Amino acid sequence: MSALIKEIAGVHPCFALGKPNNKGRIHLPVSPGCNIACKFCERSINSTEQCPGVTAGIITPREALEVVRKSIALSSDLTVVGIAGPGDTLATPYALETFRLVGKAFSHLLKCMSTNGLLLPEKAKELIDVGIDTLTVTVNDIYPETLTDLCDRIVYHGRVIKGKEAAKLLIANQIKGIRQVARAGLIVKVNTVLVPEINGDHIADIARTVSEAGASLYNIIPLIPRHKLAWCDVPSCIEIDDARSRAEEYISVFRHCRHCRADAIGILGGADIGEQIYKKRIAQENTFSHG
Ligand code: CLF
Ligand code: SF4
Repeated sequence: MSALIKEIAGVHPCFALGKPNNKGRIHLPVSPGCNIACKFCERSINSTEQCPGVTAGIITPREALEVVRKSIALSSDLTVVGIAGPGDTLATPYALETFRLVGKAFSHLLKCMSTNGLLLPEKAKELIDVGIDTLTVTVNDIYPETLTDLCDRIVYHGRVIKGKEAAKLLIANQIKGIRQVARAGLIVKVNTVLVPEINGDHIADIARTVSEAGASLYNIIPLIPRHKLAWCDVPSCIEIDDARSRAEEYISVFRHCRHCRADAIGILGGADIGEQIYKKRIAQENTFSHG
């Protein structure tokens, strides 16, 4: 393990190995749209659910600056500013624009971004230039035959692509993108949504492939059965443990994931101070679904 990864593990809550490090993250929900359609994903604007893709509202890059300022005034344990949706961070320009602003004003915070990776190869340079420190790419399968059961379609350069063609392109771009940014020195984590009925037997292969491409850390997120995968079971503790053990043969595994909302703020597992910061947005009535 490199010295840099060890250092990051001590200060970034989602890169902690072994025990949690009790550091916190500020999520800025600036990315509304998505360019793929995961079958389990139902993005929503509400203030109650605890899961990715959910936020009480969307903010602008300029509003994000104020959110960071208020957050660090409330908690000194926040070390990371992250953008994880509620859509994909590369599908719209707002995430990178926000990081440009936040990076200048709060240079002591690590910049962390999460993406589905479809546009990673073409955005890699921009991302490196903006100074992203840690990147998470969600890779749910490396086999197109089964990825089609997890992802309905992609929208790539204005074209809607479905089926195996879409799955092949998504996987190829994810792996190529991981390779590019890892080579440039970014620390890469890969998330996989574990759906035992679909990708349960592929975890070791995914872990090996992304590790070879340059990822340093792997995180298994158990499925929240909803939308078109409402028929699936919630993965059991044994299934999750077993998947983590298989992955660990190839890559270090993160074990403290909290299924964060896109507007969560605070220490993992602690109080979500995002409720105080974003409260004026909670009154907004709005819903939006994945596109
Ligand atoms: Fe946010 Fe994700 Fe960065 Fe962490 S969350 S963008 S890496 S700062 Fe962390 Fe939350 Fe799990 Fe994500 S606990 S859902 S892994
Ligand atoms: Fe939802 Fe998938 Fe898009 Fe993430 S990448 S916002 S899970 S459709």
